[in-house]
Amino acid sequence: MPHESPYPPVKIPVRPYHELLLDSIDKTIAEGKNKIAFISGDNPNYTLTYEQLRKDAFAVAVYLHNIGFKKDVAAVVLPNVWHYASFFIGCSINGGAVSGASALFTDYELQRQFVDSRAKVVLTYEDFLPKVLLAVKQSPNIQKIIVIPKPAGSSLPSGVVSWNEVISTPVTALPQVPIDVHNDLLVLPYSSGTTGPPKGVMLSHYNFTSMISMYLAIDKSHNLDVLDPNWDCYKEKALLFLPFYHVYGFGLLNHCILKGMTGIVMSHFEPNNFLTAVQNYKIRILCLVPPIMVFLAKHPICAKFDLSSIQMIMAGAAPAGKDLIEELKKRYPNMKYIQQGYGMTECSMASHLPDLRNNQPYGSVGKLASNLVMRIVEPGTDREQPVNQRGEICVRGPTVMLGYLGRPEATASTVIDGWLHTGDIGYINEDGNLFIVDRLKELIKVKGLQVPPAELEDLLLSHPKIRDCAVIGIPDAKAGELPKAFVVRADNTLTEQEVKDFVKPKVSPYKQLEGGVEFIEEIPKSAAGKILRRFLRDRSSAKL
Ligand code: 4UU
Repeated sequence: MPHESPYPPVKIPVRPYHELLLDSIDKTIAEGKNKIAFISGDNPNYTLTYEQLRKDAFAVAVYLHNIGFKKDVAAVVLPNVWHYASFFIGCSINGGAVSGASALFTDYELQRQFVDSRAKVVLTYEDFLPKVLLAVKQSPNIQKIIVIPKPAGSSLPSGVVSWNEVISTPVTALPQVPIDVHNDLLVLPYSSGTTGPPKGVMLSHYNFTSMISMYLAIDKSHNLDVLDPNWDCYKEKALLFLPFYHVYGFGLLNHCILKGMTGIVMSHFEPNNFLTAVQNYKIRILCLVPPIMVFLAKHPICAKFDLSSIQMIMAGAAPAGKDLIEELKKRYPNMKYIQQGYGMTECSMASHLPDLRNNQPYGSVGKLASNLVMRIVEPGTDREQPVNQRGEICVRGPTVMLGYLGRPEATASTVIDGWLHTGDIGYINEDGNLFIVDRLKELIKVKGLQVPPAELEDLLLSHPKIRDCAVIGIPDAKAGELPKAFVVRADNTLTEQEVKDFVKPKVSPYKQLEGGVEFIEEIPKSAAGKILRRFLRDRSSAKL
């Protein structure tokens, strides 16, 4: 029998998601205190009120409508900046979806996402305009690039418009677009899933509304109120440094707006700015990824700041070990809860969340979230595993994606009869707490970010001196994992450095082959030609 969520079921509004956000923004504005929505983490004098957020969102909506943007895709190539929020709402009003890309992406990576997503518009930052322009050359669907802010003293190339011009669009009436909440896309994040290259994950309005409704309900009944029964989110500040292009950071941005909080937007994780913000804003809850836990546990710079306000850490996106949690508890006695959630882009963000009312054991990633059902099956079979026995985690429910854009086969092998096959191996105990123990899929996670081996393998195979290759993740104390390449040479003069130098300009810094390059006679493969990654992983760990 599938496992049901132990959390109370949640009623999911059947409405376009942006309406929920706008209702909440209206409510915050109606409080009449000119509430600040965002403060720049890099410069605290730089702020945006909720009223400005709404005004910008409406102007973006009208601008996009005027240029013929309909139920289309808009790519966003930005570090964390608050413009993300108004742009996203503006797109959604038109029935369009935002597809976020990392600001670290190279033109090679960007072009692949622009083409695959068939994006019509790109929003970017002036520093990235050169690489975006390069990528756009090969992306026939892109009609307009919006750039924040306008590059000083320079005129803009044709097809490029400044953010200031966009938000100056007069708004007399908003576009009236009927939204099919079950089928229209709200966001199109990229994920490699269990195998292959990054793919567009089609998340509908209803998917994301379900996710957010469940997140808010569990927060209220089982998490935040345990920390402080007089909890008033309205007075709290949220640190927004996890990337908005990833479901985790995007979810936190939405949570912040829906709760009428003030978000401290950090363009990226920078230790000094981060620690200063925790100290100055007396942050009580930190949502982060395990490498930042390692930083907090080990880095000497942390001792220079007063971090005693932190009462709770919520980690996700990669495993956080027991030793690390204990180290943190020792260093920060005020931290009452150090917890993990678990999730996946393909189920809109989190499928498991901690239950603080019932003492979450160390190492567990929480309990199945509301409205979801789960099965743990023996890999490759349909046989359900009993409690305490490991198997592949499969989840079903309203947060599971519609599918991968333009890839029916990948969709069919990932979502089977409504069950999302996560490619993760885990088990649950008698109390319904989930423990992740292994990863069946090939995905590598560096600092919580996805590194799809297939993408690197594809690139390596384009090198004339490489006959075959395979990329795996090897454990790393700081980053979690690092990509390592096994290479079969077509020419024995090829060196490790040459391989690394070849990859370097083509992919983002976190995807570099920092786990090393090992030359091998042959890549071990199954009879069906599938790379036997487990064999390579064992070979690699035996060498350490
Ligand atoms: C071991 O990483 C994510 C989503 C993370 C998330 C977000 C909000 C977790 C909790 C939360 O509250 O998505 P993806 O698609 O980038 O990566 C998904 C994969 C999983 O399949 C699993 O392999 O990332 C890994 N993963 C974890 N592994 C995610 N969370 C964990 C975890 N422990 N806690």
